[in-house]
Amino acid sequence: MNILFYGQGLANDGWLEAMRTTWPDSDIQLWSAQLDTRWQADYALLWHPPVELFASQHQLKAIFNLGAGVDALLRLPGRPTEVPIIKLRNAGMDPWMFDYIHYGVLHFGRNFDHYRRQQQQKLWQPHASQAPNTRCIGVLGLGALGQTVAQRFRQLGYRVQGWSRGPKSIEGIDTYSGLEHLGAFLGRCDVLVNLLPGTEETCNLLNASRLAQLRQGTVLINAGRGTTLDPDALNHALDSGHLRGALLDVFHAEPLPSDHPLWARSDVIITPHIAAPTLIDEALQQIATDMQSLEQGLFVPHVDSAQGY
Ligand code: OXD
Repeated sequence: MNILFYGQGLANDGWLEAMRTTWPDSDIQLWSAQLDTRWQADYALLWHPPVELFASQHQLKAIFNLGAGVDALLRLPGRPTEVPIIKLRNAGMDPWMFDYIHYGVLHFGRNFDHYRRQQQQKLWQPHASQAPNTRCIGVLGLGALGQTVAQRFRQLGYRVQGWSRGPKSIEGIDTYSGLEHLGAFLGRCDVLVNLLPGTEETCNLLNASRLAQLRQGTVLINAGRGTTLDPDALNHALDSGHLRGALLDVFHAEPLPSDHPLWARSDVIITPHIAAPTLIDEALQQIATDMQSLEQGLFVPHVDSAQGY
């Protein structure tokens, strides 16, 4: 079997070595423009591939996306639309995503934002902390990661609610679905955790009017896709004091342009898209199982390109 790898920003050597261990009998190649065009892959493992890659590969049975979000791959011109795309379904990312979001929940819930500012003024002034059961965490997007995150917060005693495009039922969690119920969902959150995928429908879903539906003092954590949030609307909602603060991992343009006002805000924490890294061993474990199922003609869940996830 021939397997192609390309991972923008990923550690090629580590991936190739682990792939050769996972598939010792396969021919594994790193894509480059110099790769002999007579060499055709059965499967491709890709993260942010260049447009030229697909021009030379004509026998792909499936593409494995080395991340949970498929927006970049779906946008790529020249992608063979008949080849199924399989994305990572958690693959060990969920504890990392949970830790990232939990950090933000604790940062604001235990008033570290206030204490950071007070430290600059050498001010010793305690603030009342909020107990988990008095805070409502709202998870926007109930895919594999969203569901796990919601359940982990529930286990810690938080009140948790979730919103998704279509109806979902998750034990112990109040769920809302459809745009017609988004306002009701937003109005009950103390912390809004956005894990929505980047699709045409979710583009700037969190705009000025939706942010205005949040309660005064809500905290926003965005670890899904940057395109789902209007950054200027967020800046304005923070300026007006309507929102208390934000933890942001993803942006419309990455890196966030250096002149963007969000960089300078003490009520915003910015991280460079690191919330849930792709883990080589766990990812290859999922992919190897999926590949085996495909070879046996069994069903493997794949991306619905019309929905965008
Ligand atoms: C992903 C990401 O999609 O890290 O997995 O952005």
